[in-house]
Amino acid sequence: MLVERSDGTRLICHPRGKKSQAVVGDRIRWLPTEDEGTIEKIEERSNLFYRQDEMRSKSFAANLDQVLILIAAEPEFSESQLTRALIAAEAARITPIIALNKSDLAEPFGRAWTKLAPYRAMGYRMLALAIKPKPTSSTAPTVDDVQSAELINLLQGKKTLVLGPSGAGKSSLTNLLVPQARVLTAEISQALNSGKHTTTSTTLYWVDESRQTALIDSPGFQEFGLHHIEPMQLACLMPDFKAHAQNCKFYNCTHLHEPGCGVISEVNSGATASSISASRYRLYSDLFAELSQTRY
Ligand SMILES: Nc1nc2c(ncn2[C@@H]2O[C@H](COP(=O)(O)OP(=O)(O)OP(=O)(O)O)[C@@H](O)[C@H]2O)c(=O)[nH]1
Ligand SMILES: [Mg+2]
Ligand SMILES: [Zn+2]
Repeated sequence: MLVERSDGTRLICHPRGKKSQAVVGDRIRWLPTEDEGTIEKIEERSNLFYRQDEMRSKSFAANLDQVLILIAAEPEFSESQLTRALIAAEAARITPIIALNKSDLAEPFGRAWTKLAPYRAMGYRMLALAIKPKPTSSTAPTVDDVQSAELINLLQGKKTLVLGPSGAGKSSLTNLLVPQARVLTAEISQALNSGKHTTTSTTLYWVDESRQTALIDSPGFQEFGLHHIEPMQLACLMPDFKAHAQNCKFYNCTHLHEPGCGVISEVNSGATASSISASRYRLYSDLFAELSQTRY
């Protein structure tokens, strides 16, 4: 893996043992070998953002200030993946920001924006973006310019992991903000309406010369396991649930079937901003069941 020296130059370093424990964003101690280096020690992390699939753990990055969850009008985003990424961020105590890209694709964008209503209502920072509008689209809404300025503001001075499904525009964003990065991007496959996993490794790019603002581009994910989370922890990591769980009659309420449950009584209880959407409740009960299976 590439290690950056304090002067900004990067060199290849190998882990001491067989397998590398270091992840992007780690601060490490290293020793020079002939023309490369050896990682001696990983400094203590302020946080680690990772997912835990059934069989393996996948670390994205460490020592982050925030996670930008980038989804797009196309390919259509999975609410389950979004919810999982948000839960993982909450569990790691890393602030998530949601950005919906490709606002130039008016119709699917409108649909996706509506689908995101519950996430705006629960207080997540959310931006509409047109990172790379097609030159043919002459009617890019002016709000996009406002929001890309807002995004640049939010990124200022922070280390941000850009996370999201393949084809959402993560590398396009990196290229926009770090032109010299020249990350490969690709058209999404029309047949599958899905990305092609153009980016295959996680890389940190400095946005500014003083190396204060960093963007970490990552490969698109399809699966997002949360096996590191106890089912009883879930409601606390979902802001719309957390708000109502305090009204439950039983302190150990699972919010699945108990009488006097403050969560169940809010599901679809009308269109108030604070109610819990039916889809969020379904995602919660599915996740609860999944995390209650035999643990590995
Ligand atoms: N219409 C439209 N297309 C965009 C926009 N932003 C990016 N794209 C296109 O979306 C496609 C995918 O972009 P990438 O940046 O490669 O996506 P990625 O998220 O890095 O994908 P992976 O590396 O596979 O995870 C490219 O063809 C981009 O040109 C946008 O705002 N509008
Ligand atoms: Mg990419
Ligand atoms: Zn309850």
